[in-house]
Amino acid sequence: MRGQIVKISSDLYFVDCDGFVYPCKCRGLFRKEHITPVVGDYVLFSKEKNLIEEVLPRKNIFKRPKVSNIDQAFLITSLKYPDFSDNLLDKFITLMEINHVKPIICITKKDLLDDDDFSKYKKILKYYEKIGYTVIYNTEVSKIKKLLSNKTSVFTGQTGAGKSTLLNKLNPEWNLETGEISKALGRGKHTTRVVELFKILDGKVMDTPGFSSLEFNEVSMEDIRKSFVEFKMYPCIYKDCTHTKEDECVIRKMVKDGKILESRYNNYLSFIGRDVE
Ligand SMILES: Nc1nc2c(ncn2[C@@H]2O[C@H](COP(=O)(O)OP(=O)(O)O)[C@@H](O)[C@H]2O)c(=O)[nH]1
Ligand SMILES: [Mg+2]
Ligand SMILES: [Zn+2]
Repeated sequence: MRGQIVKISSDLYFVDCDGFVYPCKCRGLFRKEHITPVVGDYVLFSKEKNLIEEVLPRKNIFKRPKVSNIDQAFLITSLKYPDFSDNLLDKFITLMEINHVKPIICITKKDLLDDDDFSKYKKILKYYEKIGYTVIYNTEVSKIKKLLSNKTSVFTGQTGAGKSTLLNKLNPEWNLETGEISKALGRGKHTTRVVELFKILDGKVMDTPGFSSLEFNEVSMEDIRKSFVEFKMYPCIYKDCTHTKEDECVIRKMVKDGKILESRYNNYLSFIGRDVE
C-alpha cells in the first residue's frame, strides 16, 4: 500500500492511507542504509504487518522543521500589526521557489486599513500577481478551501499574522490558540512542537511550521537569482549577470523603468549579500 507519514513519535510512524492512519515500524534495514523517514514522506507499507517497506523519492525536504513533499505554502502576510514586510515576503518566496513549493500569498488584516492606506499595498500585490503568484485574502475562505484540496500545504508567516485564526476558520474543530495572550503563556520558543500533518477537507496541512531563516543562509547565490522569477522575463545581455553593477544590465534597467518592483530588486541584493556600486 502507498501512504503518507503524518506523524512520528519515537519509533512509531503514523501512515495515512485512504483516510485511515496506521501506526507502523520501519524495516530494520533502514538504519543500516541510513534511511530516515520524515513527516510528509510517501511510503510503501504493509497494513497487515504495520511495517514501512520503502520510502518513495521526495519532491523536497526541509530540515527545520523536518518535513518533506510540501506542495504549496500559504505565506500568511499581515498588512498591519505586524506591518507588511516586503523583505520577509520575498524571503519566504525565495525559500519556497528553491524547494519547488508553490507560494500562495495570503493577505490578512486588510480590515485594519482605510482605502487610502490600502491603495499603496494594492499596487504591490498587483505586481506579485503579474509575475505569476496567487494572491488571496484570509476572508476568501471558500477559495482557500479549494486550493487546499488534494495537496500537502504549510501555513507560514510572522507571529501574529493570523495563521491560527485562519486555520480555525477553515476547520473550527481545531480550536487553535490565537492572539497575544496565548503567545505570552504557551508554546514559547522553548517548547519543541511535534511536526504533524493534519487532515483538512481532502488535503493535508501543517500548522505554524515557522521555517527557520537558518535554512535561508544555506542557499546559493545562483539559486537566489533563479528564485526571482520575473528576472527570466527580461533576459540580460550579460551572460551569468548578477544584475548588481553592469551599466547595461537589463534587470537594472527594468528596475529604473519601474517594470521590476524596486523592493524586490533591493531584497534580491540583500539576499545575495551585495549592494549596488
Ligand atoms: N483585524 C484583524 N485581526 C486579525 C486578522 N487575522 C487575525 N487577527 C488577529 O491577530 C491576532 C494574531 O492572530 P493569530 O492567528 O494568533 O496569529 P499567528 O501568530 O499567525 O497564529 C489575533 O488577535 C487575531 O484575532 C484579520 O484578518 N483582521
Ligand atoms: Mg498561531
Ligand atoms: Zn544583468
